[in-house]
Formats: sequence, C-alpha cells, structure tokens
Amino acid sequence: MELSRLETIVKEKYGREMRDLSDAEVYYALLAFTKDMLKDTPDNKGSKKLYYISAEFLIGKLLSNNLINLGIYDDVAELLAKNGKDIAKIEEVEPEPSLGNGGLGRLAACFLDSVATLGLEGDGIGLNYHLGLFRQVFEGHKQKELPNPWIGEESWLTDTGLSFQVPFRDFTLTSRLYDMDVSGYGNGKNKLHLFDVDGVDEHIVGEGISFDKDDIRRNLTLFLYPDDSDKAGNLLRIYQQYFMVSCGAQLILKECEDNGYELRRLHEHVAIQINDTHPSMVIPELIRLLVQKNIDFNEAVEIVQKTCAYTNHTILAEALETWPLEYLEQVAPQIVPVIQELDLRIKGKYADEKVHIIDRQNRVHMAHMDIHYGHSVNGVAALHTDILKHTELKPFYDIYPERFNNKTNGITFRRWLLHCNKELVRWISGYVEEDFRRDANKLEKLMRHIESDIALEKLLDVKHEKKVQLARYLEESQGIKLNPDSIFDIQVKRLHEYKRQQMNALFVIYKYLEIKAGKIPSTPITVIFGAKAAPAYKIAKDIIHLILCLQELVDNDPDVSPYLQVVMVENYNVTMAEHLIPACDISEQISLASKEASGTGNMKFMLNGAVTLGTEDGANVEIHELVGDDSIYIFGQSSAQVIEHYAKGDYRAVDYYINDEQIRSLINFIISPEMMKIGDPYHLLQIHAELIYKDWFMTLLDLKEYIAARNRAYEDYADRKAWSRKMLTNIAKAGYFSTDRTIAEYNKDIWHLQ
Ligand code: Z16
Repeated sequence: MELSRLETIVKEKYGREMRDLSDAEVYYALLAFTKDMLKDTPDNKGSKKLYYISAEFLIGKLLSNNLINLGIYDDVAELLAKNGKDIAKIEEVEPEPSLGNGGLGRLAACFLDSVATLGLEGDGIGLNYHLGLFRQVFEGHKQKELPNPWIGEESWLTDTGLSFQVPFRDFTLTSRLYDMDVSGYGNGKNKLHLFDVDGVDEHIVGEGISFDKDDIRRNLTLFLYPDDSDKAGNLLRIYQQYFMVSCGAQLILKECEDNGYELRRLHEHVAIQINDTHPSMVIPELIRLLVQKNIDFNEAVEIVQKTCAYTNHTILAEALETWPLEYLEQVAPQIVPVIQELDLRIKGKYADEKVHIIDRQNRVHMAHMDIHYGHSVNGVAALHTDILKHTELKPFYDIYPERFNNKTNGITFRRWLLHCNKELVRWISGYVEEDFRRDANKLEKLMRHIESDIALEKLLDVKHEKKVQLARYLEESQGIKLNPDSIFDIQVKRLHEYKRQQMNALFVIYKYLEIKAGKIPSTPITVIFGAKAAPAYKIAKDIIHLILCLQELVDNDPDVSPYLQVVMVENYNVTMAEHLIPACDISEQISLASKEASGTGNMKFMLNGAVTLGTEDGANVEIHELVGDDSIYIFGQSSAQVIEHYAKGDYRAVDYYINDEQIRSLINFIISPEMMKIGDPYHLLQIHAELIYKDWFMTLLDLKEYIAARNRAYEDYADRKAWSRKMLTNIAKAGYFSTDRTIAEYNKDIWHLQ
C-alpha cells in the first residue's frame, strides 16, 4: 500500500519513527509524501486546454484537500492516529498561502479543483506573491497590517526551471515559473503556474507593509494588490499585470508549439478565461506576440478573439479598471500601438463613446477591450448578468447580444463539505447513497427525511458539535470564549460599505440597548464578524473600529454579556472560514441589492446548514428560489428599486436620521460617552458622520426591515424542530452550487474542451 512510502520518507528524512516526530516534522514528511503521490497521478489531457488567468488564487491550505482528492485521507489519518498523532493538529502546521482577497480569488481556487475533478485539461496562471495579502492584527481597536510570508524552505511549489524575458520600457525582467499540482477528486491532475521574479527582496519591507513602490525589480511579486491610492501604486499594479500576462502568453504559445500545433489554430487548442480585468492585457500581448511570429495583424486579432473570454465580477465602478494610456506607455510601450489600433477599429464602427476603448481623457477601459476582442462575456449570478445586460453594459449587449451569458458561481464541495464538516458528511451518509460525494445534486434526496424526528435531532447535534469545536478553536488560537448554546450569527467577507457590515453593527447597538432596557432574548446571541479592510480604505477601517469598540463594550457590561456577545476574529482567511462556516446558525448576506455580483460565502453557509438572512442580491436570489420562503429570511428593497434610487439620486441618509427616532438613537450611540471612552473619538465621529451625510450604500434604507427580519429569525430559532427543517432544506438544495456544475457550464458554452 502507498502508505509504506510515507513510512519510508519519515525514516529517510528524520531517521526516527513517526511517533517520535514533532507535529511540524510529521507535516513536512506528509508534504513530501503527498507531492510524491501527486507526481504519480496522471496529467489531465485533451486536444484543447484551458488557461484560467487570474491575479488571485486563494487556494487555502492544501494538505488535507490533496489527501481527500487522492482518496487516502482516512488511511493517513488512521496511520497517524496509530502513531499518536492527530491529523487536525498536523494540518495547523501548514502556512496558508494568502494569494487572494476574497470571493474572486477563492472562486478561482474552487474552479481549479472542479476542472481537475471533471478530468478537463486546464491550468491556472498567476503570480507568486511572496508576502501575499497582509496579515491582520488588531491594536487599539484598529486594524494593523503585517507581511504574511507563506513560502517556506519546503512548500507545495516546484521550481520548473522555466523562465521568460519580460520587456518593460526601462528594463527587462527574467521570470521564474513555480508550479503547484492541482489534484482532482478521484481523477487526474492539472497545474497552477505561479510566475515570480528572481531578485524580489523581502528585506525592502519596512514598518508594517511599507516598501519602496518604485523599486520594481525588487518589489514586483512581493505583495498582492499593493496600495494603489497613489500613482506609484497604480504603476506597480500595471507592472504586475503585464508581467503576469506576458509570462502567461509566452507559456501558452510555447506549450502550443511544443505540442506541434500551428499558432494559426491557437483557438482550436486553447481557451483563455480572463478573470475580471486584471489579466486583460493578455489580449494585446498575445496579438503582439503572434505578429512577432509573422502572423498578420488582422488574423492575430481574430485568433485571439476566438481564444479569449471575459468574466465580470462586479458592477462597482471603482473595480472596473481604466488605466491612463500614459501609464501603459511608461510600463510596456510595446502594447500601446496594439491597443490604439484595436480602439481605432471600434471608433470607426461605433459613434457611441460609451463603447470606445480609449476615452476622451485617454484612459483605457480594460473591460471594453475584453468585450470587443473576446468571444464571451459572463456575469457570475443570474441577477448580476441581468444587470450587466440591461444596465451596466447595455450598449455592449445591444451590439453583441450573443456574447453575453450567465455562469452562476459555485464552491467546491470537497473543501466546503468533505474537508471542513466530516460530522455533517457522516450524517448525510446515513440518509443518502454515497454517490453524493461525486454528484452534489444527490443531496436533494435528503428532502425525504424532512419529517424524520431522528434525522432532524441528529442534524441539530451535528451543528452543536461544530459550535463546540469552533469555541475550542477560537479559545486556543485567539483566546476568545464562546457560548456554544447561543445563536451563532456570522458575517465573514471582505470589509466593504456595500456589504453593509455597518448595518449589522447598528443591529448590535439596537440589541444592546434593548437588553439594557430589560428585554432579554429567548436564546443568547453571538454575533461574529471576520473581515480585512483594504489598507487605504478609510471608511472600512472606521467600521472595523466601530465593531471592535462594540465588542469591548458588550464584553465589559455584565447586564448584557450573558445574552449578547460580539466577536471580531483576527485575520479572517480560508482556514478560519473552514472553522466558522460549519458552526454557523445564521448567515448574514446583507449587501445592498444589485451590488454583490454573486457571493460565494452564502453558498458555503447554506451547504453547512446555516439559514440565510439576506437581501435579494447576487446568488441570494437563486438560493431563495431553491429553498423557498420558509427556509430563508429575505428583507430590503429590490435591486430594481435600488438602481432607481441611484438614477434619481433621491436617497438621502440624513432624512432617515431626522425623521426616524429609532434610527437616530442607534446612530447617535456610536458617539455616546460610553463608546467615546472605549474608542478613538475621531474615528467614531467619522463613521457617525458618514452614516448621516453620505451613506453611499444606503444602510438606512433597509435598516428597519433588517431589524425586524433578524428578530423574526431569532424567535424562530427557539422552535428547534422547525429550525432544523430549514437547515435540512438548505443542505438538500445546495447541490446546484457545486463548481462541478458551474465548470460543466463554462465548458459547454465557452471553452468546448474535449
Ligand atoms: C472580488 O472578490 C469580487 C469581485 C471583484 O470585482 C473583485 C474581487 Cl477581488 C467578488 C464579488 O464581489 C463577489 O460578489 C463574487 O461572488 C466573487 O467576486 C466571485 O465572482
């Protein structure tokens, strides 16, 4: 059996028996063993290959994910146990690669898992950020950013020895390609290609995450999304993007030529998916390289067009990149004439300036280039795609209706069920055949047990056990004590005003004052937040400050703390999500309708038996359709209403503040003497003023309905049996949100692999 290899590795590596090793030593032995096993796993092969180019791959820890996919997790866990080792403890040794911000990067990681699992040939292309996204710590109720090194002496990366030259205006960089194997569940494997620059220097990082933004040769792959609040930050992002796509394009053409394919037939052998606009320069770069290889410009444009497809992940203007042409000229002048020519062709055809690539201010609209010179544009949930077609990208939809399509996001059930919730898997196994592991739609059969008292009681037991486990984990890792008999009400996601963590905080104030006034909740409540704020996003940081102040206020108030607890976990990441999500009762998905393109946390919570409290936004709409009115709490104005408010400009937060006494008192509590004593008055005043005079994402519009819906959920929670039926329904209907379904759709409609 393969496991003997593990024992051999242990002996060769350490010259000792496994039982005498530390957890760290066992981890590194397992790492070597698993990499070895992956080497022997066949590569997925087909006549056409996908390249998923993305600035982010938020892959999370890989050990147990790989062991599960290789089908040896249970055997390994057993062998470790025989040697007195706990696999859960060994997993903790692994550093988490922090190569993403949130949803977009995590989606890319789930996609790689499903592409491999479906046996499709498809690789990821990205960058090997040494320090990733920052590590978050709290100091004085504020977020502080620290570097997040994750690449150790031994890691999942393999140096391929492959390198390319990337020409910039002022110098040329030599890349170095590191690969990670991506295992499929019971199937072959693919690769994640992470490009790096030799000479990147972690020593140039000073206080926190500060560094010299102009020192490109030494900083290019240091951090993910460095602060782009100034020109140097913007230029660095363009350097990163061009470096990524130039390496990617060179790799793609090389693999094509190595296979003996004609470059003129690139589109028959290659599909490129552009993940948001960060990799959009791959279009002009590929055209440039094909022309260099003696293909006529017009033909190169056609080939690239048939190869590339674009996914849009947001309608927020600040995330739809537009680069000043002058910046592109400073970084990579060789692609500027290509972009200008692409733009001229559009200008010759369409008078409507809204569809031009280069605007009057000489800014390049990356998404416009993707839409004109790719063959597919997709949104990430039904509502989002609808908004793209009929509002945000309407002028493009009018020109190219056939290019627009929807691909509702998903999640990999290997990580978000099999790995993170083994207790729930065991429960499911008791009620449906084992093939639910391969075919998520089979979970639907759980509905047959919706009237079974035993099944429902056991489901509640599983949830309780996961809450106890979370409490243990948070106590050990962050010194936070939780009451597992309280309602776990969780909002974890990037901090952004449109996601409205501030609305959740206002509810906390409401509940605090209600308890203070003597109205005790039927079940104690634990409100959990987890979120990183972009380092330059001031309002987001003020919201974190508000939450941390509330946490201290409630903790130190003996009248309230038995019934209400507020916790903001430090450094929320994939690993933390794997602990939090299975323990959740109420999943907060409260974005301002129309603003959350899809959301994917919502799907993970649902799959793990949490009930959603949310707006009709993103994929919440589809969750609602699947589970029905009784198994979700929906509130707030519709996306159509919200879009109308923006069009009319008729939302004025201050009117709500003036006219509604309850709203006024909740907001004023932010600057009450007790809060000002705990927090930094400047920042509390900032968020107070923001909510009254600006509130761009309309917190106050939905606040009253939100409070009512949340109270209703808390009351319903007390009827344990009725609640467990909601839980079961959510689990049973989650199958649709498997990325196996999403990827099958991408393949059928866009990639056409095999
Ligand atoms: C991101 O995480 C998302 C969109 C975007 O333009 C940039 C980043 Cl870094 C998110 C969306 O906000 C979220 O709704 C969606 O579920 C996710 O991308 C994956 O599509």
